[in-house]
Amino acid sequence: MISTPRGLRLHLGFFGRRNAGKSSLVNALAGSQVAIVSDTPGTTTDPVDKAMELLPLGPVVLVDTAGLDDDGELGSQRVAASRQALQRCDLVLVVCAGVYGAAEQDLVADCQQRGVPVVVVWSQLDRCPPTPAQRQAIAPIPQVLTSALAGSGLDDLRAMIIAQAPEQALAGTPLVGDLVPPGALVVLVVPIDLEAPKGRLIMPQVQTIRDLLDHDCLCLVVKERELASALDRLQQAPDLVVTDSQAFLRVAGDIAPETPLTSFSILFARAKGDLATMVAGTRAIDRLRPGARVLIAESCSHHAIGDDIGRVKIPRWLSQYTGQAITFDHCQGRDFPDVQQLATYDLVVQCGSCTTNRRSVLSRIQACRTAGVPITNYGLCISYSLGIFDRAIAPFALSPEHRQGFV
Ligand SMILES: Nc1nc2c(ncn2[C@@H]2O[C@H](COP(=O)(O)OP(=O)(O)OP(=O)(O)O)[C@@H](O)[C@H]2O)c(=O)[nH]1
Ligand SMILES: [Mg+2]
Repeated sequence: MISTPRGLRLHLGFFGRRNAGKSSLVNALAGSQVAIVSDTPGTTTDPVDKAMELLPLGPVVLVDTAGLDDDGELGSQRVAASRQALQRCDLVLVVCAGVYGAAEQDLVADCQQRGVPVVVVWSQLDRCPPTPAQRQAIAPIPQVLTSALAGSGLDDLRAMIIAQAPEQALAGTPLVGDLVPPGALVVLVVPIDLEAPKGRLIMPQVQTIRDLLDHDCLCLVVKERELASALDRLQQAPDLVVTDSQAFLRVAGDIAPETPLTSFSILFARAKGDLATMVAGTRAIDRLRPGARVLIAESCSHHAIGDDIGRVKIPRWLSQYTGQAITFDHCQGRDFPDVQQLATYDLVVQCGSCTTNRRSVLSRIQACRTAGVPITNYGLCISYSLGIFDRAIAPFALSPEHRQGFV
């Protein structure tokens, strides 16, 4: 897989005093020994950049730095290098092992002046937790409690990173235009059914058309009934077909087996959420047992009518595929269970989220990770239930591990 250029990655800087536990936190988030850890103060000398996928956020660079309180001739050079590393950080994590003093205050003031968001990470909680007074004293600053040694608080840290990351860093990937070369022909299959709003197309369709135009692509929009006749008139097969998930089977039958196919809501799983995590979550469908509880989460509050996709079709297809008696719950709009309630579910199926921003979807994904519940989305769930999942995710540059659902 081609990796994301560093310039497009969110840079997370770990700053603090010597021995605060910066490198230990970097290692814990990276899941590997990226940086040397020791009880000798001043172990990290030069800033260390580690590019990685921090799911569900996506590609990031973790920037580990030398202690801010380093002294002596060499020490002050290290502090200068850390200060210089600060310039490339989109979000600064101020790591404090029970101490928050002038060094931290200076750093936070510097960041605030430049508009860089800051999170105070109280580290080594098992050894030196902050007092309530210490926490109160810096109250407006977002804080998390962690112990790299015990592995605790890391989910809270991920959630905090998502909550505080600058909007621009969460912009995500293009919807569709990067999946095909400029000039490509993309066919969009758009059923006009009872749920279609009068006189217009729905948001995912409009956004996909716009993104294709932005990427200099050709775009042919048809209803599923006219698809075969439209293809007959083309001189060559389309480079990609994007369908409404509900028409997956019919469309798959009408196009050549080698024509790449996906759905609007799978495009949105990537652009608005995190495709790798949701692909892994989809594979949990095979682990649903009798009595399993599935939560269907719809981010907009459209009025359900007829064969509503979330209320009727997904429950029907999932039940048919698994052959299990499943209990379905629904939530709409901004409503979403807390982590404790989430943990009572076996699967969450999130809508394409065309009406919400990426941050809110990432927060939901993170909450599911914390609760240990797999999360998928409408298009992924439907394609899996209908037996065309592998085909539907083939157009995306997922690594073989992510394709198989190992996240
Ligand atoms: N008990 C406990 N010890 C920790 C924890 N995190 C780190 N340590 C220990 O604290 C010491 C310093 O950890 P590092 O991660 O090297 O700290 P650092 O901030 O990178 O230090 P410098 O590179 O010297 O600036 C090591 O002995 C770690 O094993 C923790 O959560 N709990
Ligand atoms: Mg270090």
